[in-house]
Amino acid sequence: MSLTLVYKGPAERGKCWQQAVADTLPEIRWFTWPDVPDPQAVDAFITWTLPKDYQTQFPNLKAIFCVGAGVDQLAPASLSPGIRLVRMLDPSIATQMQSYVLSAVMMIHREQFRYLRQAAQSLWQPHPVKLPHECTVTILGLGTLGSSVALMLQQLGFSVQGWSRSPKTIDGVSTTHGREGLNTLLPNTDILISLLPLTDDTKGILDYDLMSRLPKDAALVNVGRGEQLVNNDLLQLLDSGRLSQAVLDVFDQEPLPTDHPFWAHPNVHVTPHIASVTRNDTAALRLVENLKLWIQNEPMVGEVNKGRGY
Ligand code: NDP
Ligand code: OXD
Repeated sequence: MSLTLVYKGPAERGKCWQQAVADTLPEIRWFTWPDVPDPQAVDAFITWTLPKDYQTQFPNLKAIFCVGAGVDQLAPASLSPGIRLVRMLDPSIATQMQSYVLSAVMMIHREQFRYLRQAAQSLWQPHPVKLPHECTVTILGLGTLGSSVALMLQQLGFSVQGWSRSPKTIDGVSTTHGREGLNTLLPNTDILISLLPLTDDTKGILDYDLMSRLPKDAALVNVGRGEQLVNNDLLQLLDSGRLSQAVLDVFDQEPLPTDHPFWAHPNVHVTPHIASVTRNDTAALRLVENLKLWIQNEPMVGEVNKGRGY
């Protein structure tokens, strides 16, 4: 099978991936968006977002390779049944997510944000230290990323709880599923981490009702998607002293507008969607592997269930 691909994204990544494909699968034709001289021939897009009129412009599209792990921006449910959606499942994405969440959890657990604020006032004021097992971290979403983060934290001695849509078993992690499962987890949570995909069910899930069921002084880490969080509900819970702080890597508007209240809030810690970034070098290998599987008519790695949305 000879394939025609269109790459849409940053030029440096495009060059690296084009080379990797040319080295191993020289029969593949590669176009770089927006220079697509033969749109009828295009079999697949490699992209983060699709052009608006892709259906009419590329009538023979059979697959979309998302350059990232999350696919909500491609509106999976709206893709026609004949188009396969494949997300990027490069192990380095999970490794980076582990280190991001670990740094956020440690900053919260060892009260580093509090000591930074104290240091700004030259205030020498020690606080009691808790051991990891005295800190309960609850992870919403136990997929590729959530489960790797759960295992890492459990191995470091934290008490870890996890929540998913279907039942899951992870050694040393207390798991539950479904909305009712949340009732048991939330009141017993010191740090709540969202590693959920954005779907109709998870949009706005981090709202006042859910977050106010956390104990006083609990903290939030959102690395899932910004639209999962109701921003004003978080601000209200922080300002009233119910929640202690939030580490946010994803936002309903990215880049986060410069006048957004999160930037200046003393208890909100913003990073610019960098918890895990797709690496050009390792992800190139994953792309090539999937193209080979496609050509051999084998299941590809990271194929998304479009109806479910993740
Ligand atoms: P997966 O698809 O592997 O896992 C998703 C998990 O969420 C599954 O455990 C699933 O449950 C659970 N889930 C989905 N819907 C619900 C629901 N309604 N109620 C309860 N649980 C639910 O995704 P990944 O772990 O690979 O990634 C998760 C998300 O992380 C991505 O979708 C993306 O939004 C975000 N992300 C953020 C990055 C960043 O840099 N900030 C980088 C990469 C990803 P079940 O197992 O039962 O299906
Ligand atoms: C994401 C990614 O899904 O960057 O956020 O991969």
